[in-house]
Amino acid sequence: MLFTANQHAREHLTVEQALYLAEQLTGQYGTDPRITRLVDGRVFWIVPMVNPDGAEYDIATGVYRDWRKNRQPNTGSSAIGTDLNRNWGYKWGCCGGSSTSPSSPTYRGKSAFSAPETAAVRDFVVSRRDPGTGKQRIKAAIDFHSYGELVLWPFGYTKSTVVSGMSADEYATYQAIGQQMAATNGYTPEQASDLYITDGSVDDWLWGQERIFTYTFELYPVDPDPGFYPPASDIAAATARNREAVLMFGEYADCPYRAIGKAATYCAAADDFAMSTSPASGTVSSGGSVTTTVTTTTTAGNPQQVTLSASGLPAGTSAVFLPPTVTSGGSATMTVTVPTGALPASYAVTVTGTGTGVTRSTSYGLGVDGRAGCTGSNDTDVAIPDLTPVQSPITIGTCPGNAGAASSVEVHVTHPYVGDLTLTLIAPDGSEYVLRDRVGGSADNIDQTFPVDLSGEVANGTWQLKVYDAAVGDTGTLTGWRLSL
Ligand code: 0X9
Ligand code: ZN
Repeated sequence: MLFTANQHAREHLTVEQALYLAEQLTGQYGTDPRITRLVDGRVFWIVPMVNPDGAEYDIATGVYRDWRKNRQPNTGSSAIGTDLNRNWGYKWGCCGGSSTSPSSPTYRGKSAFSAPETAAVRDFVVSRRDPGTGKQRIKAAIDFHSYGELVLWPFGYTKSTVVSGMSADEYATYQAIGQQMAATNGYTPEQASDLYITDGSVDDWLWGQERIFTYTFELYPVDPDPGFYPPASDIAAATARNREAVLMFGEYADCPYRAIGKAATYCAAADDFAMSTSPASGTVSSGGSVTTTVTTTTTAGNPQQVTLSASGLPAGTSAVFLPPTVTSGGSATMTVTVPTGALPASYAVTVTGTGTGVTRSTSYGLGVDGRAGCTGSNDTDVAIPDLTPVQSPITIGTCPGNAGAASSVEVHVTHPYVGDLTLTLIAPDGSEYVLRDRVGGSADNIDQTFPVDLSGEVANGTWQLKVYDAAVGDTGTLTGWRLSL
């Protein structure tokens, strides 16, 4: 994380702000748990005085000179100085947000980075790129100015929010953190260009070029009085006022997208793992058990402790993990025991690993069989036209006696409007059992297991599933069904 201050000579309070932060991060280290955690987890760079010759010139005589720029001579002009915050090389001079005249307080310089100060800070920031990957290691920055009590985010060169170099999620992240910080210090949060358009400012470069999340803070006061020159007695309160905002931003720095709930999308966890099951599916008769191996793999950083659990099981079914907790990289045996009377069906089981940093999951297909010899399936596609019932048969020949009271019919239908559909099971003797009758409205598809008491029916014989689409306008397909008696 980078803090820069005093690009503008007369903004002396910003130096005090930078020194206050240096004092907090060092002096409170080991005492304040929040600061200790932050300093342990981050590298902080503080450039308290980007424009030393300008700052010195402003105070040299004992009477403030209201000086803004650096003190660099301009060839061909007697006017001195470049506005450092118009000299950065992202969209430099693009948009009417700076001056070409050396006598202007917002003179942009003869070229981007023509000022030694901006070139030096640029070189420092570029030096923080990872030498191997080229990836910038600084994640977050604040450039301190005075005055106005504002929290500003990029871009300054345009009034647009989402542009090339600023996606909707990036903008939303800036806005969310900006508003949260402003809520702690009472500043006004807004896009930099809401104040006025600038081009060649440091925040636009740090974000646009280096992808460092950067805010500009305009410090105390709001009013022209005392403006750039508050008395020394104001320093303590004016700088401590930003403690919470800076710490908050520092805590976001590893993954600012957390502020909009999108850490999982944009920030790979430092320590992460993946999970799988092998075999990925299994079948079991009700009253029986089936096992699979759950394997965890460390995919980033260090291994972590992972506690295993399962959901999506049939009612009354237990899943036992041995061991119940693994170190990522290790595996466990999952034993699923299905009670007698469990509804025969296919179950999509989710196996979840709750790690110390992240939670990951994998799926396991659990098939619960009915009684031996008493199940059958038909996976032949049957088109479902409008207003004409269709049937699909399953013949059972090896199931003694009557069907069970806890029989089940698993049905898979693709259809864009399931509210049109009636499903009926027809027993070998012709008696009908309505499984569903035009419910579910405009929902898509049926993938459902229907429990049905068939204890009054002889099991052996040919059973039919009848599908009826009672409305015109859309058709579908019965893709398969399964009967457990
Ligand atoms: O004009 C500036 O450089 C800053 N205001 S100041 O009064 N301290 O001079 C505001 C800069 C805000 N950032 C961008 N507009 N990019
Ligand atoms: Zn300024």
